[in-house]
Amino acid sequence: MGIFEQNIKDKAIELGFDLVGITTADPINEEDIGHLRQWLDEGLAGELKYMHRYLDKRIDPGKLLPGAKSVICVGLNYKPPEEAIVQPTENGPYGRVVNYALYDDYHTFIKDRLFRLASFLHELAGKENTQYKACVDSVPLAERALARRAGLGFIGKNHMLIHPQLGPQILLGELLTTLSLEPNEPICQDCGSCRKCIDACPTESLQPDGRFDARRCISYLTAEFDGPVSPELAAMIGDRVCRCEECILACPYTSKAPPLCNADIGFRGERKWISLNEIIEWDQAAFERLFKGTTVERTGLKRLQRAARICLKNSAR
Ligand code: B12
Repeated sequence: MGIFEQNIKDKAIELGFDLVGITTADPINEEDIGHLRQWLDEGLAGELKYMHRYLDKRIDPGKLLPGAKSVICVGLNYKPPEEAIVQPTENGPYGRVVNYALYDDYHTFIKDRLFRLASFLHELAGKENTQYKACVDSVPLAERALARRAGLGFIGKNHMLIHPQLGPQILLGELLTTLSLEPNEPICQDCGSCRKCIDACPTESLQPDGRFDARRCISYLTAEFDGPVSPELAAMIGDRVCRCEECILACPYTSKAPPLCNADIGFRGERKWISLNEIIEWDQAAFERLFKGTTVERTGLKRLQRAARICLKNSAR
């Protein structure tokens, strides 16, 4: 790895990322493209209409930023310190919120730091020689496939990018650049015969043949889907009022992983367990008192209250 690339990586770590790797801006490989197309053609994306748009860009970073030569992939550990989670005290029933939603919105946090990394590239390589595009989640880009190619980890049977030490609780971001940088090698690791995530998925969204049926995923049902939820799936939601992470919590790499050490990203442990009756009574102001500036604000109060009514019904079973 050249000095230039090492300086960029050191800067990314200094900015607060836990993982950084470099790959080319070439399209993702044929297997991944085939898998993505099959997933879309089989309707497994459900109502995620945005996943069908800009497919040419999603599979080819060079179309997202014309002239791009390299992609700097970064990862942020979001495993919360157990002791920082506020356990419910009074009598419930309570709804459970997923770990990554306990922080301030990672889109803003990661993007801010990618912009600062881009300024550093400008200093190193001269403004006139570098164009870039900072990307986090809601961009037509195959983040996991690129992160794997950049050596950040392997793709698990839960479809998560898993780092051997930091586990699957990793949020991803990318800086596309017109600079030509020396790429990293992917790591060769996999899940072997383990299938704990598949067995833990409450709705069989994770299928043994490797397919991911997003239409059955509780994260989709509670945070991205506005249609009617079947009584069968509603019962399986349990107390998961804001998304689900059973496929992550069941992963052996999760228990081994250290909690995050980045103190800059806002975290509130009292966001974990929320009284379902309170959520249903909430107005926008009450909702924002706890979730303003988080990914839950993107989900919105209406969807959270719908999920709370489903969870309340489940608690009475
Ligand atoms: C759509 C989407 C969702 C959908 C669908 C999820 C899914 N698995 O497809 C829903 C709403 C359900 C969802 C849920 C979650 N999401 Co989401 N989501 C995305 C988004 C926008 C696109 C993902 C995508 O392309 N899906 C389509 C499938 C086909 O692609 P894929 O799973 O990424 O797999 C690719 C490769 O890994 C490979 N591949 C995977 N499996 C296989 C199998 C074979 C045989 C082959 C050949 C290839 C292959 O090919 C695919 C093509 O690129 C990305 C952001 C982005 N722009 O990439 C975030 C992202 C994947 N989500 C993320 C997170 C954190 C989550 C949740 C944990 C949040 C939560 N707790 O609710 C859950 C986890 C669910 C899960 N187990 O995947 C992170 C994942 C980080 C990581 N460590 O992997 C991302 C990268 C956002 C980010 N910037 O951090 N999400």
